[in-house]
Amino acid sequence: MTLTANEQMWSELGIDLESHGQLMNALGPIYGEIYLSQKNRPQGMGFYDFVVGDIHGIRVKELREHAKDGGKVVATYCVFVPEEFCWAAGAIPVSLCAGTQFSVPVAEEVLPRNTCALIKSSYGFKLGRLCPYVQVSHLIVGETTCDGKKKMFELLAEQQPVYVMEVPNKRSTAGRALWQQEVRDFKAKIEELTGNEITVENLGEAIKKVNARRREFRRLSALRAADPAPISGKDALLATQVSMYDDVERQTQMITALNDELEERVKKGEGVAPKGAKRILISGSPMAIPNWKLHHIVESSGAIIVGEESCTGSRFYNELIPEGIGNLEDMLTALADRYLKTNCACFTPNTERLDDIIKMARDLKADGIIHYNLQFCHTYANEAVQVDRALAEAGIPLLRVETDYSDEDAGQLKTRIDAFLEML
Ligand code: BJ8
Repeated sequence: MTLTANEQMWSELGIDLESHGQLMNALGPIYGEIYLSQKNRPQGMGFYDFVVGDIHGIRVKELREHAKDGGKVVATYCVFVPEEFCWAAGAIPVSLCAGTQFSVPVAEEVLPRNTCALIKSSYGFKLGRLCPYVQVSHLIVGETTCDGKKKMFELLAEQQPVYVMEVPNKRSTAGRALWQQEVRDFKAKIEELTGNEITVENLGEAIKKVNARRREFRRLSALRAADPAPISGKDALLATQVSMYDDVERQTQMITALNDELEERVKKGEGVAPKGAKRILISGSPMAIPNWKLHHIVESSGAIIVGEESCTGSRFYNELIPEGIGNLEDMLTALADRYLKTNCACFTPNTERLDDIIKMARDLKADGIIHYNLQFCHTYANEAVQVDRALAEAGIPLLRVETDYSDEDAGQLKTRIDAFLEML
């Protein structure tokens, strides 16, 4: 059998070609149905169609070229991990978060079934040898944000080098001190991995690059406040998902071009859904690629998603790191403080997240909020009680959904979402 160039590359990376082929064959039709069927999409989404069309090809090739030249690839699972250190030291960070049911069954042979789909899918990608991004990485960086992930990283470490950052549970003085030290230790780890020193200059450059991408995402978020919305929630989500593993400068360029186009649309009053369509803010667990399930159901029901209060949304781009600081110690302190502002449900208390949700709902003129919870994610599920109360007080309608990556509950979800939209 003659292998294609991509298959040759995957085989060299130790990928199980047969299972991987099934995964790739499944993705194409799903993408066609969910994405390509949308009407009046911005032209700027053409780039993202191209990326998904070759999702395990061209970017992996770039990472391999980088590795062949002696560069390092650092895989991460969480927005707490400061990507700036990687860029500063000449390494490439890639986000590995996994969003497909395809890799879940293989993980369930080892992990308890009542584990969140994100953890099972991530572990299944490694166990099933399904993900070339995992294979091409020199280091996997985990964190202690939730118990399931923490234990999964111990298992992953049996197969590949893993480094775990300790995220505090509280933003107290002691919690902050711990995190400040963790960030400094991670910097040292990246320096050791790459053999390159992180300096005021290269870190300053990296901070500017990542901030530039964050600014464009903030601009994109603001554009979504228009009625009619100039872009679907599905497309905005996809742009965020891809940005988490693509080159930072290329993404800034792509999102800038997309935003310029959307700005024109807003000026002309053009949109992807009729003016007055019900506007929904999603809040909760992250949606790793190719998890487009909830967005697809909501937008197929005639509503439009105008924002994501999540780590594949506002928590990825909201906070900037101050630029122009002239000494390394102060830079590290500012950087660590920025990441500590990530309003993850792993913190207690996490009231800042409640404020964020309400602010986003008002800024984006959302008619209602859907709280999205991955099944068995206890931190978000329990925090949803407080989200419920805060939104009731603010007079913002809320629907709480708990789901996983399978399609089994799609019909039931649609019925609940239709009823919610009806009620708005
Ligand atoms: S900063 S949200 S990316 S930890 S894996 S906590 S869904 S049970 S992903 Fe997250 Fe970082 Fe927080 Fe954001 Fe729950 Fe699943 Fe755990 Fe999860």
